[in-house]
Amino acid sequence: MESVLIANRGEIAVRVIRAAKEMGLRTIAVYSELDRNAVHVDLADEAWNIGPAPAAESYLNIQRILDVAESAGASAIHPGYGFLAENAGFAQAILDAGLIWVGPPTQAIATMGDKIASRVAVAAAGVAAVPGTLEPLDSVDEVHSFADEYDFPIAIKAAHGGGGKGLRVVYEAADLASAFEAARREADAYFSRPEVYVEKYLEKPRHIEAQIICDTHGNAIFVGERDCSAQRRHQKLIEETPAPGLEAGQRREIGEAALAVARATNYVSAGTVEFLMARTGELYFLEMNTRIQVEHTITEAVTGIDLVKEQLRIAAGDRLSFESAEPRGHAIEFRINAEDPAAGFMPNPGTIVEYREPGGPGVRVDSGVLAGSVISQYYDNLIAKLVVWGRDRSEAICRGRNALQTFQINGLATTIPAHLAILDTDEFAAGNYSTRFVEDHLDFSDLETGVSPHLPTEEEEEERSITVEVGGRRFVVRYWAPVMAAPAAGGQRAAPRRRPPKLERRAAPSDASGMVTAPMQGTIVKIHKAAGEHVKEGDPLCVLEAMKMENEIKSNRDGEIIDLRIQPGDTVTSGAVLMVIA
Ligand code: MV4
Repeated sequence: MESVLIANRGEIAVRVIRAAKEMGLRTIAVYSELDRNAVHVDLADEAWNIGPAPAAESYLNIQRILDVAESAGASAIHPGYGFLAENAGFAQAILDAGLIWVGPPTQAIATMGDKIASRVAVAAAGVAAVPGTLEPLDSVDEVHSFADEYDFPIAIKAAHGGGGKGLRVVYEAADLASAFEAARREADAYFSRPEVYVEKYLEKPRHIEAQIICDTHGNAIFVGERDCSAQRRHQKLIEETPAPGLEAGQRREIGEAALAVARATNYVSAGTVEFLMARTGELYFLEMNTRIQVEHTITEAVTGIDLVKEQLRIAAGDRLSFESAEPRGHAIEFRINAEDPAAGFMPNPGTIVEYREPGGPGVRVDSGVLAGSVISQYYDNLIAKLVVWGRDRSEAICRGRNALQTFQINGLATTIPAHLAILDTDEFAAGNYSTRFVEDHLDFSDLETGVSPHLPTEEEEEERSITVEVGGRRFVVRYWAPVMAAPAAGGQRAAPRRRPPKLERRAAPSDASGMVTAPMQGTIVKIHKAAGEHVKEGDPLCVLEAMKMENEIKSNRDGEIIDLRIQPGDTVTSGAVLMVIA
């Protein structure tokens, strides 16, 4: 293997390029027109344009990527995560082109991408999955009979889904029919596959995942587990390892089950087996991810193993470079996203005006940005991953808090204030939190995210600071003053930090005139209603996709849609009128 093309962008592209360089491989980056000046482009030995900004025309453009691989003479392709990382067709096309695929066998990708097939496969391996059906549901009657046997609550899920899309939790029989239809509709909308299945819904479980890695010489190793329960609407926020409070027996059970799944699927490369742990301690297989994950970093921090280099070694036909993984210390990852926690984690695209990463013992930052980078609505809104390691959990938490407080990102709102708020809760400090913890117990609406993504208007103030010395001691004094005159011609002025206003809660999409407006720039992916239809307050009207997140636009009034101004596929600007409700 002489070279590798990284079919991705952002922090994971930087991550893979670094690993490949350490192995002496020639690195080939690809970029969309929007990423022309991105960090990963500069870092690679060479870089190729693969098309316009929309992912469908660039990072998801299989033929274009293969053409570049041929033109660049790439030996191998690493997909990163997201985009085409779990696309069996992409993997097969790479193999058919005579290139090396840095990932699992296509059969394993296909099996684990079908949640029902994955449950059948793990059952055959003797691993307990969450109690549920092993066939797609043909009718709501089958859901009724499942509920009769397992009682409520139950979860209806998309067979070809993941990440919570198409998931409907049902607590009583009266809601079964509508939930079944909604799950099928959503599965069809997101995955073009309407098949759904049903499971017993575990209340407030912990989300524990097992890292495994397998080479082509029969070596398969459990590298440790990660607790990913600190998430919001299926978006992971904080991950940690080891899982707090997990007993040795439970850890052994997780490792053995994960390796059994690996063997049953003839797995090769890095993979993650996800489990739900009930409050009573039972472990159930949930799903398997056939890719390197965002949070692989914390496993690397406690084991010292470079999982991406291992993936490249395996793809080149070499054996794993280690025979066992004994974790040492404790590691935590904080996902720094361009989202505004005070506005419901609304995506917050914009330009990073100032950027300074924390550092010091046990602090790692994986990012793909610099000051001046644009976080756009076309891709996910991950800015950076802050990874801290400590000899024990309390040292890791202390390091995390200090690193978050010194992580300077100006120009757009980020999840940093939310992470600090989570760290300060008793539940997190005690290491005793479930997947419902963030959503059920935390209200971020009063957080001061305080950064203006735009230059303040004249009548507003701007933050300034002055460094003074009093009695021999240095102080940095922050103060707010009326916005200065425009900078000298050609001068640059960083977007000053405006005094953080008490954030007004974002108005519901409709204003007094009944106009339903777009809360942010994005693309209309689904319209639930037609002109002339009557809606009630809270009815979903349409889905606006921005930065790879779907935002359900709901009505805040009863009325009739008298003017529908959008159609699926429309790109709308923030504030655009989508429809009018009389
Ligand atoms: C579950 C579950 C409880 N019981 N399934 C599915 C998608 C994945 N991201 C999380 N999923 C879950 N599936 C059963 N039978 C709990 C989760 C879950 C979760 C569900 C709703 C909201 C947040 C969650 C966070 C982690 C896990």
